[in-house]
Amino acid sequence: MARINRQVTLAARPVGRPKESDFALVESPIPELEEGQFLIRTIYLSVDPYMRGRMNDRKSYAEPVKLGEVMVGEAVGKVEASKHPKFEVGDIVAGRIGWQEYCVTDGTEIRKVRTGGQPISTALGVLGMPGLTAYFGLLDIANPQPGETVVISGAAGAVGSTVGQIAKIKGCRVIGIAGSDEKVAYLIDELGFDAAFNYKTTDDYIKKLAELCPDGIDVYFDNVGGPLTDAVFPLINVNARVAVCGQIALYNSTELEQGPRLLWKLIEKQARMEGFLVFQFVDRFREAMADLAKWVDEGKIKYRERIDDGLENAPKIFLGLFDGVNTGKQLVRVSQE
Ligand code: NAP
Ligand code: FER
Repeated sequence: MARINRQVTLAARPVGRPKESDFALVESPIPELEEGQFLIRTIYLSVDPYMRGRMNDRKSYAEPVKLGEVMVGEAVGKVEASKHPKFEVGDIVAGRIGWQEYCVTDGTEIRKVRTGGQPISTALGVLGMPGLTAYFGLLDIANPQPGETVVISGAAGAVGSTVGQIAKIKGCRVIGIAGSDEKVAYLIDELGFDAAFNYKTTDDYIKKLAELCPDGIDVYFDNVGGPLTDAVFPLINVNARVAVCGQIALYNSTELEQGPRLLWKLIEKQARMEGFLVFQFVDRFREAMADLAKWVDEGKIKYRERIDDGLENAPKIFLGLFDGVNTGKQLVRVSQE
């Protein structure tokens, strides 16, 4: 008898903040392997802010998830059976496995995991897509120079926490913005940020940023958008760089929000604002990964992971990203290593 797979599918297109009922937990038999295929058992599933965009019926850099389809996502898993010449039983692999316990694949978009001495979960975090996003977004888009002031929103998350530490490696003064006092303490005490503040208990963002950035802001790494980003523009310096990485504060908006329209600041300060997608740097992932792995091994980049259990809980765990439940990379443990 065929073994049963459990999958989380998109049940309805969300309006505003997704609800758990926008997802469905379904069961289906695992298909028999054909020649050239192998079977992966999911161990860790990554939940990421970009998945909110894939729930919309709007094509962007990728196709939307169709109603009734398994939710997209990267995961780490173990090869349990193989009729593929290049993947063996026992191999640890990562890639577009989706929100499911098992995946039958021909290996498209699946790679072998090589995290050296680090846990395999890091292939989804500091040594995966979020780490690469931090690396290229900071070093290529923002190009920070020693002594410059770098401000990071979403600073205690997977991308932001890595950005801040790379900026420290590059000799910058680093200011983080995050959503709790614990996160602020983590940034300063454990990750070596020069200062940070809790935006949820701060009324006047401009005043707070001015206090923490007496020399102005040279680089702003934007993970969140919205009112925090509005507060950065009045403080940017001549030749400032704004790297637009994410806008999570807006992902659940149902209408276009009206900001304070401060783009004239870019003229006054001859500043540059540039959006980017990590995938535009795919040709250089190997080089970046070597640097990231070295920095992690040397203890120059520290990381945290929040691991919650159960595929059936994946929707709730995903929604936690919008409440700031996670410090560092948020993962779902689908099965034991
Ligand atoms: P993450 O930061 O680990 O998790 C999301 C965090 O966002 C939460 O922990 C929460 O922390 C914060 N947040 C949620 N709603 C917020 C709001 N309304 N205002 C301010 N902060 C809010 O996620 P990540 O994977 O590292 O991604 C960070 C950002 O980078 C996201 O915007 C994502 O879309 C973007 N990204 C872009 C690319 C790219 O290629 N451009 C690649 C990866 C990620 P608090 O407690 O601080 O609120
Ligand atoms: C992300 C946010 C947005 C992300 C990709 C996008 C890979 C792309 C959006 C688009 O093309 O519309 O976190 O991560």
